[in-house]
Amino acid sequence: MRDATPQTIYLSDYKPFGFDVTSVELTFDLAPNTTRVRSKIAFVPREGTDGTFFLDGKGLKLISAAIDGVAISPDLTPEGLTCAVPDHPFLWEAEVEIDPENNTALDGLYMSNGMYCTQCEAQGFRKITYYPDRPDVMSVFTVKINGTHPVLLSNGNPVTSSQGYAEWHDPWPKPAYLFALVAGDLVAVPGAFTTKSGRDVALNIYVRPGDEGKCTFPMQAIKDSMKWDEEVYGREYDLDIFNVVAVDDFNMGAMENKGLNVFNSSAVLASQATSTDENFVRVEAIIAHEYFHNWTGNRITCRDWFQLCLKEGLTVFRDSQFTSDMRSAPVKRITDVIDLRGRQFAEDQGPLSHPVRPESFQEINNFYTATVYEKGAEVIGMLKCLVGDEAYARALDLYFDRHDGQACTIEDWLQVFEDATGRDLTQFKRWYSQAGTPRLTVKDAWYAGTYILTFTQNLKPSATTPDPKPQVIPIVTGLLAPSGEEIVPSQVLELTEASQSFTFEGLSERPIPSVLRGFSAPVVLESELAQNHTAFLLAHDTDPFNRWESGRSLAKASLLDMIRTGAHPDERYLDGLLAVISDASLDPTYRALMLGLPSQSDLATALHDAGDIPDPGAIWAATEAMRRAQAQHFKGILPGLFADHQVTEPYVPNADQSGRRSLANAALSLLSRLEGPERAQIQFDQADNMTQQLAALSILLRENAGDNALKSFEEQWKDDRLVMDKWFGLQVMQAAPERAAATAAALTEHPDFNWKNPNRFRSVFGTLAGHHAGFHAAGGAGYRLLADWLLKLDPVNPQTTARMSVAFQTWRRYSAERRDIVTAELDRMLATPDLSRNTTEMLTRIRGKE
Ligand code: B3K
Ligand code: ZN
Repeated sequence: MRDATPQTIYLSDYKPFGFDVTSVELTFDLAPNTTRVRSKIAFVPREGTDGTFFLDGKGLKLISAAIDGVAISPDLTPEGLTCAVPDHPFLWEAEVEIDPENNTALDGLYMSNGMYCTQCEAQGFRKITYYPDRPDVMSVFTVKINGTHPVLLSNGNPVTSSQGYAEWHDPWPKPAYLFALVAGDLVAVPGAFTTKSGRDVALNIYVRPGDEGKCTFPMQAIKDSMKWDEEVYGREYDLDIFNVVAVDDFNMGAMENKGLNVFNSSAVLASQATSTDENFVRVEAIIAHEYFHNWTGNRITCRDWFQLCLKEGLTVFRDSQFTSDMRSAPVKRITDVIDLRGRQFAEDQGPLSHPVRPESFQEINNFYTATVYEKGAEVIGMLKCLVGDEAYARALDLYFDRHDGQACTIEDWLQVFEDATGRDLTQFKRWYSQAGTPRLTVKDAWYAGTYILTFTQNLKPSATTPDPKPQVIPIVTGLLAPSGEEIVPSQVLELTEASQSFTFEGLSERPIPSVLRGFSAPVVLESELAQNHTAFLLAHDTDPFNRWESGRSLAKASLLDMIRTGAHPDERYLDGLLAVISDASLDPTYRALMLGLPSQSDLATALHDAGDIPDPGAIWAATEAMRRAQAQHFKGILPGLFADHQVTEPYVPNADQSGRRSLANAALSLLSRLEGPERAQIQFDQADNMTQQLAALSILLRENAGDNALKSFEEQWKDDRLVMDKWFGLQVMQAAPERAAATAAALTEHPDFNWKNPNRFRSVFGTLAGHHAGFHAAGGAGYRLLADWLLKLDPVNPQTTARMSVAFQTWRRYSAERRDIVTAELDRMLATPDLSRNTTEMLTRIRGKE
């Protein structure tokens, strides 16, 4: 139901809750439509409370309530209840009834394929019982579950269990958003870990019968994460048991509930036959992320939801460190930057731009964004770069010592760094409060042995940041001699002014600078340096990130020329790239990344930035032309690249083998543009793993030779829902732009298109939204189709609808014809009665004012 007046919540209005909660006991009598939840909650009034309290509650049927054993009748509203309370410690008891089976929003207690499961972050607990559902209220929970399923789980350690009953106790005080309950016909795949202080921890991954074979890899990932957090951050696990559950219907990747992590099955199940190498990397990273939350999120949580980046930015930063250690650090950095540019920069450039720590919201679930997560992690990376590794480690130790068991703010976090390092972080804090991506320009000068680099920063004013001030930008820089030798190794230049120069003395010849190495700050770099520097750095830079970045810059410049003027692909870029990809001393994954092109959406952003109106069809055509030019230019080495990187030993999803497969597949893709689909068909027929099977199928579809393969793939995998998600998605992804919307529409007619399942919905519509030329194809079929389906999904699942409406965020960039269609669609959606609060807020922000 649409809220009559959606309320805006402000950070500046924060007030602590008037009561401590010293214990919580919950008893669940599970039934699909009539689950009863009894709560016993011990409250202690704090100084100055006024004799009433408000408890959050949504969609609950109140059966009874009592204070200290005396029945009461609280005042009920759709948002919760208010009642008079004593001025001394008291026991609140309530019984409510809820309907998990009809909870299609997948928020609170719901059912997925006959199992019960919960999602409480951010505000799902209030759909389970009346409670102060805010992260700064932390308490110790005991949970009793009566249910018919063989597996009955909750947070913490098991106390007792018997047929139809289980009791759990979590000794660590936690906010309600970390509560979890699971009940189902599940099987446990067990494991074990001994912590460095000797605590034996039982590990379990709970899955539906039949999925046991997909747990070996995730189990190892849990153990690797536990060990890594001990070794790198000194953090040990703190319960006797760590449970992970795979659920098919889930709004996001996974959830870090204390001791009972719940995962979208796509983010935990993995096997050679059904998962690509990329899937394995993602599973490993998400398992690590959720596990790392145990300290950064659970033991130390957020005071309020404005502080979300305190746990998310830090935990993303930690999981990226983990992946860098487990695999290749340069590859991880490059893939993170590709993702950052694709999602966070796009967000920052449009109507949804907000600071890493927002100052107001209507629906907090709309703020689990790339800015909070990924830019939040970048901000921590910059802090580490500025203070150095050793000081970072000291600050983190102090953070855990000082704030364990607390609900904290960004101020607490920065204070720890100030105390540990003596550094004033007042200016640095602007990274948390100012929205937008700073532009950094660089130029150089040379006078008799002195080299000067001058940087200028510029942040566009925006609605949330009308008067931006200079930020502290760490610019990691090295200097190379024209011979290619590094003459000044990487050092951190700290830009604090709007414009500032840095001088290097005593050089015998004019150097070539390599700036922003490792992408040391999330900025857009606009270089006024000589163009031929880029080709030089592609050949010589010692910083692997910047070497890749140079290739990317040349590709981008060339593509923009091709789009604007119909120019031919830049031979300098193709020659430089040929040298890199032929260099057998380089990591194959890195070489495969080198072959990548800027995304079509990034090209549209660049055109828009330069004042042009991007034409998605022209961007698509230029990208295709560049691919053909690569194929032609590398013709001589492609068969060798393909043949030499075949993996003949048994499949392992490690960095070495996946690197070879990724380079071989990149070569196959280019080769097929020259030779046709035969080799791809052979690979498809012979593949014993999903990485090769899917890459081959994708080439066959692109070459319009995939009909039979598509049928046999469906026949082979029709019973595997995760693989079928790929089957749905790939057809949209590989459709020609003018066919993309029609392909998506046709797939919605398929009997397996279960649109209420978020993974399946995303596989069709997330892919359509990501098909730049297809979604934005002239005529607006993509816009209309997505709008229709978002309207259909909204009453069922507002969170996923709101999330997917982000597809429209870039609409203002495009032609007047497209803008007219999108505004009509946005207005149509906004005029729909009973649109959810989530979707209303997103569409209103995206629509903006004229
Ligand atoms: N903390 C959860 C995300 C919750 C999203 C709520 N809409 C997963 C994670 O970041 O680890
Ligand atoms: Zn997280």
